[in-house]
Amino acid sequence: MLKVLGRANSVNVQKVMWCSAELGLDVERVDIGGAFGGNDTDDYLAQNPNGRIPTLLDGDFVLWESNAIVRYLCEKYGTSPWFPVTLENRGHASQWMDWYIAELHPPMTTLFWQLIRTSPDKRDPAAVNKAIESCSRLWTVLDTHLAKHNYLLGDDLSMADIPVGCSAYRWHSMDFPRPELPALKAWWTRLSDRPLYKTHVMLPLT
Ligand SMILES: N[C@@H](CCC(=O)N[C@@H](CS)C(=O)NCC(=O)O)C(=O)O
Repeated sequence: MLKVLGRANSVNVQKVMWCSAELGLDVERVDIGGAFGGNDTDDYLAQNPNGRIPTLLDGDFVLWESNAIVRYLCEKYGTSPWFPVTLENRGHASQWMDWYIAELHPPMTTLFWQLIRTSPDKRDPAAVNKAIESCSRLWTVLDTHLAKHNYLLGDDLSMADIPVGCSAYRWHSMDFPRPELPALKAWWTRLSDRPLYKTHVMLPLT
């Protein structure tokens, strides 16, 4: 059985849990990180020297970095369309997954920490506004793409949708003025209709 080390309310753990569930994999998840701690022990650091979550254990094989884990699971256990068949589609899947981690994740993290993990009196309005501006610009890039496609690679849900899909729940659930992005909203609504997305991603924001 696969083991995932990481608390359920981490967006990076959610990518792995939602992906595994969609692939029909049997996974044991262990609460580590945040209030649970356990990610600074010698044992944990021997598996993941960053002290971050998630970490995947597949038998003796250990893997960290959530997007790498999603790619590995889809390639090893998934079939098309989760793991795209053509090199071109795989290239585009990597493009959106890397775009998320490099471009969108940093301002989304600022927004999340400011609006969810910081009390109103301690928030930094300039940081909030800057993050909203960056996120709005980036989600608009995706909205423009989704105006012509049901999912990131076209007609079918694939590994490309997993990282941005998890982040889209946060974008639509936090309380702040959002720009109207109808294609993005329609795509996110399609994800929200999936029972496994509800179970693994649509959890209380804490
Ligand atoms: N690039 C890493 C980032 C991992 C990361 O920053 N995880 C956060 C949770 S989302 C973490 O470990 N935080 C420390 C903690 O939860 O104690 C990945 O995608 O796996």
